[in-house]
Amino acid sequence: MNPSQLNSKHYDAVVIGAGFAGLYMLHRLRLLGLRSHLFEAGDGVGGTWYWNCYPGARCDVDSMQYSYSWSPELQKEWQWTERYPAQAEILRYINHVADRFELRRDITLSTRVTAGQWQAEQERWLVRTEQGQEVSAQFLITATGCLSESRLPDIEGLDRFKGQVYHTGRWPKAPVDFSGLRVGVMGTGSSGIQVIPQLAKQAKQLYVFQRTPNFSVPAWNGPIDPNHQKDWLDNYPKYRAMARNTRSAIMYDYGKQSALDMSEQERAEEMERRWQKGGTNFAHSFNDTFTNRQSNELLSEFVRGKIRKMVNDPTVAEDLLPRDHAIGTKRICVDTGYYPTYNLPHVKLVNLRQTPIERFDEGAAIVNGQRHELDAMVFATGFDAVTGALERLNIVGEHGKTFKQLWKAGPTSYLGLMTVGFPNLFTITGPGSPSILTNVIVSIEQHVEWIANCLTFMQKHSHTRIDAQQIAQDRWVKHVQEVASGTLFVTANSWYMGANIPGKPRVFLPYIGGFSTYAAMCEDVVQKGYEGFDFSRKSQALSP
Ligand code: NA7
Repeated sequence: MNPSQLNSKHYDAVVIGAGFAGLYMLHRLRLLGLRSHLFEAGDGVGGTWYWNCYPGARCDVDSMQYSYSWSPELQKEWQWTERYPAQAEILRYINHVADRFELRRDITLSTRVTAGQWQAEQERWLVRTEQGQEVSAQFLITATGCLSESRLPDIEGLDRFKGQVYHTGRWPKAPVDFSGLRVGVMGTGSSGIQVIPQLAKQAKQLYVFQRTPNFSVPAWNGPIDPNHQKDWLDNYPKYRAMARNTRSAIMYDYGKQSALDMSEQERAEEMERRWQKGGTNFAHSFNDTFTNRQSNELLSEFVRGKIRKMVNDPTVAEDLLPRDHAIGTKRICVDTGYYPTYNLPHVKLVNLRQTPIERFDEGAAIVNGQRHELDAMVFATGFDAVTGALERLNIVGEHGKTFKQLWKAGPTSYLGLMTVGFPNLFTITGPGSPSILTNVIVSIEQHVEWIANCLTFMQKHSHTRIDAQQIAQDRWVKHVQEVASGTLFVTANSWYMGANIPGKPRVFLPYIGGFSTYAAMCEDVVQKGYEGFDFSRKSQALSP
């Protein structure tokens, strides 16, 4: 996995990030005959699945759906082993893709892009890396991910703490042994809920510092059903097309009725049936889970009932009941043995709802005056989602401003694909696109294909520059917020709303209008001659 050497200082396109988005983009750029290069901060490909290698890390989308659809051969030859793919298996898959399509020769690993500058005269992006390399590119494409900018909370004394400190989103590559240690873990989102049962297997004592309880549904993970795998392998094109035609870009069993239109018994049976199936699909039990508070509350209360049954100590069970948000408005979690972990004698839930961790000292976390002695602390405290990684890139647009400077009141983008003032810069799964509300690989593919088709159009018409129009962007930003405001999502303090980052503006970050609707809108824009975009031509056209 040696980083490839830069073979030029000038490219047609530079891609940032070697996750699912960046790798496919690089592949498509090559097919267009463009001289392209990809920079990746990690020392391997895989993006999210490279960094999040903590014990228990697993995708919550069905294996057969969580893969690329753009190569029939790749699709046929890869065999998954479990219902939900573990991080290591996804990383093997993505490495296989990098090898199979010989992508590595155009990828420089261990190289973080730290700055970008639009050069108006040349109409090119100047890109700088941490190591001081500089390259220029006509097109700059960010594939930096929605959940890649991990964050540690700002707690007094953490820098003095002498124990080991980890973040789930930056887990070390070498295995960590927690045997015999007193371990603290903060964060009970998807990552926390996955890592906690694993830490409990090793640690001598485990303290879970919980601020907000979450709703979690069993994964019922296990070896993949061979008949299910065969059915998908035989019918991939049909199933992929069906998934693309849905709201979440996932073949879910979407509830067709409101909870309120069912009898109590029908409702109970339906929820139980879905619970026994497990997975995120549970959130779609009713067709109005996300829009009707009463309906949502019925589903929420069903899960609370399950938690009460799984946790022996009623006080601990009570502390684990989510009450501050409607189910699904924070990403629903999927677990293996999470709640019963609290029945183990060496696992203690520390409720931070009233009192946060006051401070750390050399050997303990102090809550409400009480010391919790620790040898290691694991933070599963999430990410500066959707905008964090883009803002960190420090890219200066035509107007002399960075995304961070521009987005003080919330991100601005047209279709989540481009931002005014950043010509020839595309953001794969950018803010205001469905991205992480969907099977993100499908959203990635849709963006990559849209961008590739746009570049083909530009080649054909000898356009050298593309810009989003201000009026189109303004309309889109408004539309994104309007659609979100019709749902319960805006009522939760979630990372979708930027609420997990102190000082981050409260706006809904992805587009919740549904994948199929969004994809149709993007296509419509193309049909109308790239409505909302401006093209122009400089003296020298894009190389063929
Ligand atoms: P999440 O879902 O953002 O969860 C982060 C957790 O960390 C959540 O429980 C937070 O509580 C908690 N947290 C964050 N800061 C603090 C402080 N200062 N004190 C106490 N607790 C804190 O991140 P994940 O990595 O679990 O999952 C991210 C996504 O990855 C997930 O949604 C899937 O899509 C995959 P809070 O709720 O803010 O009170």
